[in-house]
Formats: sequence, structure tokens, C-alpha cells
Amino acid sequence: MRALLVSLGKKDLGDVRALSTSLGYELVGEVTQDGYPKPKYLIGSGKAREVASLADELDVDIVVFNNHLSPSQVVALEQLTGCDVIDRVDLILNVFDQHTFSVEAKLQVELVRVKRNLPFIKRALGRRVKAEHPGYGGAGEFIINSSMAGIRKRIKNIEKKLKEMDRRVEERDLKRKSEFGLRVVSLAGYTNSGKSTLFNRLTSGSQITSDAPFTTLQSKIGPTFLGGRKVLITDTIGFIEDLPHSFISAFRATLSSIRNSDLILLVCDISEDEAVEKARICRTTLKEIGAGDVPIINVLNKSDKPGGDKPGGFENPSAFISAKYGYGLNGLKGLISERLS
Ligand SMILES: Nc1nc2c(ncn2[C@@H]2O[C@H](COP(=O)(O)OP(=O)(O)OP(=O)(O)O)[C@@H](O)[C@H]2O)c(=O)[nH]1
Ligand SMILES: [Mg+2]
Repeated sequence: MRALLVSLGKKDLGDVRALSTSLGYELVGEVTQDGYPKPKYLIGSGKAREVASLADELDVDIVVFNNHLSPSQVVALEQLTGCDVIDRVDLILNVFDQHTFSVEAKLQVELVRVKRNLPFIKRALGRRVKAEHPGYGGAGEFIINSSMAGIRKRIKNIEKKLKEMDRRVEERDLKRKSEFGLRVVSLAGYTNSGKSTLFNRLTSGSQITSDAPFTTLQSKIGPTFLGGRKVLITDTIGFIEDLPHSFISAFRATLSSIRNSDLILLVCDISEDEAVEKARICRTTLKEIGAGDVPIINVLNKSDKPGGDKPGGFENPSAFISAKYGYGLNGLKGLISERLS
């Protein structure tokens, strides 16, 4: 699938490139524009026409926006370019679909998708039904309302199931603490920063790791021994810039392992130029998921890579490690023991 990336504002293109590549898209061009969002196409009309002619010239199948688009902007852009148009949220959802195997993760992704599609469905349904059954308050209105009621019922149903899962997870976490006195250390951080690689190092676990965003979508818990004491380590879904609130509320149960932990290891890929900015995004997301009061250790990972030797901008205590090659792990374990005691 040949893809053209479009971005409005000074946004980093790294995430959208990585997400597109992991979906197998061939990136054939990029168009960026500075300035404010416009109602019709998000980008200016002149720029939108430029995108359309470039899409034609480069034989593009899909136009991927690095921003959020409204339903009417998607329709307008599809009409103008003659290509499929998706935005940043669709892109993330498509990547999630690839790695979603558990019932819980499937429900969470479905919830985000159904809620997101609601205005699209209402619009499309309205057009079709009203053409067949015209007249306000007539049969057309009735069909639209009853179809929308079915979709809303599905949303309520998923939310109920997820709430139940959330309750079970909270109960289990509480029991671990109160009955067994176990301390829980959670791995959190930007997607692809090396959380699962570190999890495997600390617990001898076998979490799947790969150089692609959102490889992990489900929480995993494993034991380790620190200073002769058993400690539980959890690995979970990574964060990304501009994650819509709908994801955070849908993934509440999955993220509760972070919320209920005694200590967070904020895993950062220190070799990236955006490391400090990504850590800031993660700290904001941690607050949004209700984990703002849990103490944090900055774990500066991938220090073996070129550019991985610059601590600039990180507060103490920070541990320099390479989860891949196993450097710095004893220092990190010492720091964890110290913070848990
Ligand atoms: N060079 C180097 N590569 C690393 C290091 N740690 C992890 N990686 C690589 O970085 C990529 C991502 O690692 P993961 O452990 O899957 O990262 P993650 O944070 O769990 O990613 P998601 O689950 O997708 O959010 C993989 O290709 C790892 O081999 C490291 O210390 N050094
Ligand atoms: Mg992972």
C-alpha cells in the first residue's frame, strides 16, 4: 500500500513513520504545513490541492494524517484526493488490531473504534435513510434513532464488561499487597523504548519484543528477587504522543498495573533526540491514568547505541542501562531495592 504522510504543525514525524511502516505501508512522500487548523481539510485548501495532485502523481493508495481529523474533514479529503484518508487515531487503532489477541484487548480496541465511528455512522445512516424515507419525524428519523440505539447499547455492554475486568484486576492487586505483602514495580514508558526487553531481563520472562510500536498490548506480571526479597514486575502497553482520552479510558484495566504499583520504572530510549520530550509526555500520561503519585525512577535505556551516552535533562535518580546487552542492571536493581525499602 503506497502511503503519503501529511502533517500540520511542528509535530515529530517519527511516530507516524514507525506506525505506518509497521502496517506495511510504503512511504512514498511527506507533506508538512505550519499554521492553524482550517475547518474544511484541516490543512489549507491550496495545500490540500497540492496533496491531491501529489497523491495522483505518486500513485498513492492512502493518505495518512499525523493529526486528528473530523468525520467531515475525512469525507472532504477523500473526495478531493480520491484516496483513502486516515488520521493518527485510525493509524494507532490499525496497529493495535495487528497485536490484539486477548478478549480484553479486543474489547478495549472495539470500544475506542465504535465510539470514534459514531458520528461517521450517524452521518452515513442519516443520508441513506432520509433519502429512502424523507421527512422530519417520519420513518427516517425512527430508523436512524433505533439503529443508533443499538450501537449505544453495544458501547454500554463493552463498558460494563471492562468495568468488571477493572474491578477484578483492582481486587487482585489489592490482595497481592495486603495478603502477601508483595511490592509491585511497573515498567512504563514510550512505546518501543525497551520495556519488554527489560522485563525479560529482570524476570527471565519471555515477553515478545520487536522494533515496532505497540508490540505489547496486554499487561504481564513476573517475579524477581531483589535483596533476597520477592518483588513483582509488570510490563504493559506503551505510551505515545497525542493519545486520545478514549484510549486511556478504554485501557483503564490494562493500565491499572501501573496505577497500583509501588514504584514506576520510566523506561526511556536515551539514544533518541526526543528522549526528554518523550519522558515528559509519559509523565503527563501517568498523571492522566491516575498514577501521578507513584514514585518514578528514570531508566535511561539503549545506552549502548550511538547517542546513548547523554543524560541531559533527566532528573535523578537515573539509571543508565542497556536492557538488550544487560549493562547497568545491578545498579538499577540496587536503586529499586533502595526505593522500596
Ligand atoms: N540497542 C538496544 N536496543 C534495545 C535495547 N532495549 C531494547 N532494544 C530494542 O528496542 C526494540 C523495542 O524493544 P521492546 O522491549 O519491544 O520495547 P517496548 O517498550 O516493550 O515496546 P512496545 O511494547 O512496542 O511499546 C527491540 O528491537 C529491542 O531489541 C537496548 O538496551 N539497546
Ligand atoms: Mg513491549
